[in-house]
Amino acid sequence: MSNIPEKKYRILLIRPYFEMIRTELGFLPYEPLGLHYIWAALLQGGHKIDLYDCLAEHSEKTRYIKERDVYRCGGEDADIRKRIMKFKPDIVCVSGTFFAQSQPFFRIADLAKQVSPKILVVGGGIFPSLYLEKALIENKNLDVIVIGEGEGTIVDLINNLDNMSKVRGICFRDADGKIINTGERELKMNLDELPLPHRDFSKLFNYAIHVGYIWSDSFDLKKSLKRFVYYRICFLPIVRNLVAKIFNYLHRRKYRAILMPHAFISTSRGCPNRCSFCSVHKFWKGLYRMRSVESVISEIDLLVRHGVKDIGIVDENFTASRERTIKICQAIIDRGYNIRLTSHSGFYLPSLNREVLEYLYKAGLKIIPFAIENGDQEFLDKVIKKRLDLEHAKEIVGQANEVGLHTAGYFIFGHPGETKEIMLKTFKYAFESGFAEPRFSMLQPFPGTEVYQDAVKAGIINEDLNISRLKFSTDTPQIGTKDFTKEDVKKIFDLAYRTARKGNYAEIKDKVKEVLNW
Ligand code: B12
Ligand code: SF4
Repeated sequence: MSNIPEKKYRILLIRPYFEMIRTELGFLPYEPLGLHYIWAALLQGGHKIDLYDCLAEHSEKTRYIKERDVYRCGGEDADIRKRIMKFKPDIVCVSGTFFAQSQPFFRIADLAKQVSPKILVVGGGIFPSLYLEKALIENKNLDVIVIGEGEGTIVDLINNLDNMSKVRGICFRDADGKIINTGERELKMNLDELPLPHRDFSKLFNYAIHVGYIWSDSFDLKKSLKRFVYYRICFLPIVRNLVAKIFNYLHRRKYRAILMPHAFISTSRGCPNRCSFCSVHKFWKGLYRMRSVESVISEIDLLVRHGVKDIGIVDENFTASRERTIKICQAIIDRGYNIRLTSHSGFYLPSLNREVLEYLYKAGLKIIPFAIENGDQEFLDKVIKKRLDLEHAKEIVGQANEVGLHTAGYFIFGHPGETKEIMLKTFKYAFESGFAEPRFSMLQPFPGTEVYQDAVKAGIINEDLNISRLKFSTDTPQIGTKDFTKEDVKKIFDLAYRTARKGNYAEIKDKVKEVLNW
């Protein structure tokens, strides 16, 4: 029997706009890789498909929303409605990567139904997959949620729209308004069998992330004009290659800059760890799957052929296999690609040694992120459940510095069970272990994580009220316990942040407690 469905649909994939606080704006915009995978999976069905990236296609639009103290970045409601009306989709597929972006995700569902109540709105991605029934209750315009890995399920769903209860791995509202969860779907074990993400290479320049640096401080008229000129003129097809060449040349030694054009790659899915605050292991069902070296390199070849100069690795743990990491790096070096590599997640420490670090550096990695989280070994082992040895981490950080990598260390304050003493240990570890750049955050209990469930059970957070700001930002301490208040978390976070920026740890190291008044 053929896999090709008889009925062909018009399917519009939508990446929502973003709502962010000012300091986060420099992040944007990135390639919507999840939707590029979904697009590739749907192509075989012969449907008419388009992708509307409401963030990147309106890069010049940013507006402050006073009531919520956030910036709305990307298309306005009118732009979105217009685009939906123009394409006339039967199905709108919206991606929800972050809980903190839940409001834009829901808004797309509302706008699609405003255009036509007949449009079927399907949501997918980490946020709805972990929020599940609650998402369908919170937003009546969302019809179906594809849970977890999307490729197999979306194809199955589109082929069985008149009998959704038969499709494993979805949550939907039936004709009587009842919410049905069809249960777990098995994951594809061989990732090499997935089609490569479908990218419109002509749009790669949309993901010119470095512009965030301009964007993030561009709210007066003069700067708005600069932004407009930048996006509208510099990104014209005839000039943008030249702009990219100049930009890349000027930034060739700046490890922080992301070169143009930029694309994402996912070389593995899942993570061997089980950290209490993380959504990822639940999302990928605790499995860790890697693509083969050949498959990864074939995608890198393709990206480089299309002019990509910077590749962002989105794996949770790119380096979990030492052998595979070395082979991938070796292939990049042998081909003389001269690209830059970046990673958004910490690298798996047990697999790192000097040899691997040298390969990573030579292959184009300039910043190496280490997600350490906490400076107390017992707390890490027993509460956070991150398998990581703090002494070994120090050694690796030292080696990475010697190799020439810029070492970034990620730390979190405010985990339930933590005490002020433990927070101070984290502070000390972060500044005394050789990281070129310690980075801090305040714990955000995302729904679907162990820490969220425990905190709700313990009555520390209330699902409906206390974490409402988390729905659009991650800048606020969310948890206070008998051992510390939310203000304590904010205080130590602010001090750590300021100290890292000023680089004045030596001056304050003996007075931290005093400065905090603890
Ligand atoms: C790259 C990345 C970023 C990038 C941006 C990514 C982007 N696309 O815009 C940047 C650097 C901006 C970023 C920022 C943040 N990030 Co981040 N990020 C990631 C990362 C590493 C990769 C995302 C990705 O591309 N994955 C690869 C693709 C292939 O997977 P996918 O998108 O999930 O898609 C698959 C399925 O979900 C599904 N699918 C997806 N969309 C759709 C749509 C439909 C219709 C269907 C059917 C299916 C479907 O199918 C796809 C293929 O199977 C993830 C971790 C991870 N590996 O996923 C964290 C992650 C998403 N980030 C996370 C967080 C917390 C953040 C921040 C909030 C951090 C912070 N404190 O500021 C900020 C967001 C800021 C804000 N206030 O909103 C958390 C999200 C937790 C949560 N529940 O919300 C994650 C899961 C990391 C973690 N360990 O917990 N992030
Ligand atoms: S190591 Fe990173 S991706 Fe893995 S469970 Fe921990 S926080 Fe999540």
